[in-house]
Amino acid sequence: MYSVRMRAAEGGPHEQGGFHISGGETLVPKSVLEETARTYVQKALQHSRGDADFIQVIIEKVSAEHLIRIAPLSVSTIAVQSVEEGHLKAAKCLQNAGVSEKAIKKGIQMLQSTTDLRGAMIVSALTGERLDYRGERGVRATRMGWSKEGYARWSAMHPELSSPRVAEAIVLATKVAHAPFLVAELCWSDDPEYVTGYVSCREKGYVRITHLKEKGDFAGGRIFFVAEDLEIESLIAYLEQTSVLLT
Ligand code: WAQ
Ligand code: MG
Ligand code: MG
Ligand code: MG
Repeated sequence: MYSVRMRAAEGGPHEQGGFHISGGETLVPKSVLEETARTYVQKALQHSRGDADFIQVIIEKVSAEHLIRIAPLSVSTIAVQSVEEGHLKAAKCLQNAGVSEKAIKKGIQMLQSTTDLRGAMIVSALTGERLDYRGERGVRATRMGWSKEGYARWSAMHPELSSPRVAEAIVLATKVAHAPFLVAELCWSDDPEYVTGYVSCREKGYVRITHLKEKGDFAGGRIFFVAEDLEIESLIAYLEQTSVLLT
């Protein structure tokens, strides 16, 4: 298998201050490597966040013996009429997963005020304090993807959800939910036209919430809420290095 990663920015590379446009990562067999790289270049060039002038695609071979196979999280959808209602539902889900009221409030505020984040923020589920010190880069989960049979089965069961965006989000949320020290994840997109987000955790699965921000808003990102006994290096090593294939 090969890990394929893409990141794109406008105004130069991210590390020189460029504005984050798009990113993506997957794990694919050699036979679809070229097609996957091409799809990522197209994704970067046709993005609602802007006109990318820096695009990087990195391809790395991953040895099959270090591959972990996991079943996708179960999926449910909560339809809400407003962002306020959406945030209340998200808060309820996070609370059930073990995130404190204080951390929930801070987390929602963080995502509302973040427009240029490339990875996720690692945040204490107890205090709401950010723990990763990586600024706009955040921590990106990589080396994860669907097995061909796994995706075929999953999309047949969820025909209404078979879009690349949802497929990618399920992969990410499933890998993240199985990370050590992980309590729950909160996500909504930084893409201005996409307002559905989710809360996920191992126990309750992937809970979609139809409005977590207003249309036209460039704010968004991901928060990985973590337990107090966190060993951040081993969490980051799992997120960045362990190869996960959904079955
Ligand atoms: N690792 C960590 N954080 C990431 C990663 C990653 N691999 N990919 C994206 N992020 C963070 C980063 O801060 C992005 O700005 C943010 O998430 C949003 O990414 O209907 O489309 O790809 O079920 O814009 C969820 C709902 C959609 C889908 C999420 O996010 C559904 C989405 P985007
Ligand atoms: Mg920037
Ligand atoms: Mg994405
Ligand atoms: Mg985005």
